[in-house]
Amino acid sequence: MVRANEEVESLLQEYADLIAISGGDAFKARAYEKAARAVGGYHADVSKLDAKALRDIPSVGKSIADKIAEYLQSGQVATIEETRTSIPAGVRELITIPMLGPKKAMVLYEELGISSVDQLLDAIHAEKLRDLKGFGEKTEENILHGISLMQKAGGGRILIGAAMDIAEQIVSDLSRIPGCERCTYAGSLRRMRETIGDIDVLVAAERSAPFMEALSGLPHTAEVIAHGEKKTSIRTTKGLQVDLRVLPPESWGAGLQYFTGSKAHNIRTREIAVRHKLKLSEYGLFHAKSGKLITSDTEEDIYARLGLPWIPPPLREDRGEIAAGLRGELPDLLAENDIRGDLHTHTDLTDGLAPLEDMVSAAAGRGYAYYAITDHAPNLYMQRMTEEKILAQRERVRELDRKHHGMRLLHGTELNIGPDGEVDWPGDFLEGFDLCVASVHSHFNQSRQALTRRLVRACENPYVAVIGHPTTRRIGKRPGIDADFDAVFEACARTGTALEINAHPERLDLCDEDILRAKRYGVKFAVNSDAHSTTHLPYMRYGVGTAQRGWLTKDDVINTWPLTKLRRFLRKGGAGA
Ligand code: DGT
Ligand code: CA
Ligand code: CA
Ligand code: ZN
Repeated sequence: MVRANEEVESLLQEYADLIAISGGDAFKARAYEKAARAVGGYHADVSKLDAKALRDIPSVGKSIADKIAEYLQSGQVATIEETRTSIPAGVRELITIPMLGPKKAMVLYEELGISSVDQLLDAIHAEKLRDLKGFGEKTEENILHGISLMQKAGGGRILIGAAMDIAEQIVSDLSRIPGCERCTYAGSLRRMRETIGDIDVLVAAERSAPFMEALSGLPHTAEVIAHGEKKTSIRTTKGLQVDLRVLPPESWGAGLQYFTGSKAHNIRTREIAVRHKLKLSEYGLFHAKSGKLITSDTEEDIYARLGLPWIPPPLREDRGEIAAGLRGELPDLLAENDIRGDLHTHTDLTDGLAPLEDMVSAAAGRGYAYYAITDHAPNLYMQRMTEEKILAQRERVRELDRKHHGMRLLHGTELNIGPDGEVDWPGDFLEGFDLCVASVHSHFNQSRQALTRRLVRACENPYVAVIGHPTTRRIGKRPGIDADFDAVFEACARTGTALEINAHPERLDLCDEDILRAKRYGVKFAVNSDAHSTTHLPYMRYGVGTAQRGWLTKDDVINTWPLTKLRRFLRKGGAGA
């Protein structure tokens, strides 16, 4: 049972908020916030770490490490307890609104009793703020703007799927230009982050001009922001910025390492260089004193000279990958070609767009060894699913089984988890399926306790093998449900229920940090496309990228397993299917 990381994370975050609200040092508040995130995303259980190991956590210095140790030993931290008693808890949500400082938040609470964003919106619309000292129409406008920014969640960033499409097009166009020795995308896209601020493209070539000109003239390009010899930036017709850098071929490795980032990871690698009396830059690894070049042409070589194995880009987030690399304990990451099949897909029998036959042949075209069809059960609108319809589908599935290069078909369903955790077919009917995925599709605003109970009950259902899109978030559109996911992860581990990593670029659910947390409980995962059309099957890559960011290996992911082993897992140790 590993709740320690999450407990410490929320404690440190709370302290950061308390410091901000009480008008404390902003720098100090930020330091606690960074430490909170670092602990939450850290791969090891903090309660098992000694004082020295605690300080190895990124962004955790001595003073924070001492507080964590105090908390782990006594269950509380004296300084934080003192600060807490001085400020009401409900005010905390308000200060997360951009443009609303801690002081104003305190006034809103004290004068109008406002302690949530919704209450604040109501008060603004009822024009209650105007009578307050220091507030006016302008303040109202600013606050509304701040709330809309906050609700956009990630303002200005675009989903990885959209960015990838453009980046691959640009890379393929530039690769065809004579003189191009190498070309790839770097930055957050290479690290497979779920949203992308801008696309960074790198070219290795002796002459940069032809590439800079080509980029400015591409069909996607709406506006040239900056045009230079080393770097050109454009804005695409969809408003996305693309930075192109042309590197001398001999400094390819150094440039690729530098522009892949993350910034936090690069700071770490440069620190290591300094410790070795070296200097690392986008041009290469040099002797600090003499300035003599040591190596620059491959990333592998640069990492090797720093005493590190090559670190896969999805791990380069300063979440402990450097320490793990130095110890030779980097995970052997899941790869896309480890995936033997997709366990959550739809057809036009419910809300999918393509008929069963098309989905199956597209899946076979991807080289899968097995493939599950999991159309919705009766509670989800659409074609009013019935037992007759799904049984008729099962017949067709059995006929298609092994017809494509021996690919095995699993007949499943995606159940709806109702408000009380019940699902929409009885056990004796579920027994006939090879696989049941169960997901939440409505009633997102139940209490935390009810939502938790609901998901835990679904895990406890002997026929439910996978929880689909566990938080139900839609990136930039809808936040995840507020359940106690540690309790859910624990239930998954206890009952042998896998958690889905839904690969749809708008979902990516679970996200990387939740995966890291769930893995500590010993949970297994299923990376699924949730395809509603043949063109969605390739979304698998984004799910795999997210799994990699969560440090997952092949063993952690049930749809990399051979079919016999997978079937055993799907039966949850029972006699069933
Ligand atoms: P994004 O574009 O916001 O999704 O995230 P990134 O990581 O692609 O960031 P970006 O485009 O600003 O820069 C690309 C990489 O270049 C970044 O991951 C690390 C490197 N880089 C950029 N600026 C700096 C810097 O000031 N210091 C260091 N160490 N690295 C930088
Ligand atoms: Ca970028
Ligand atoms: Ca950039
Ligand atoms: Zn689905």
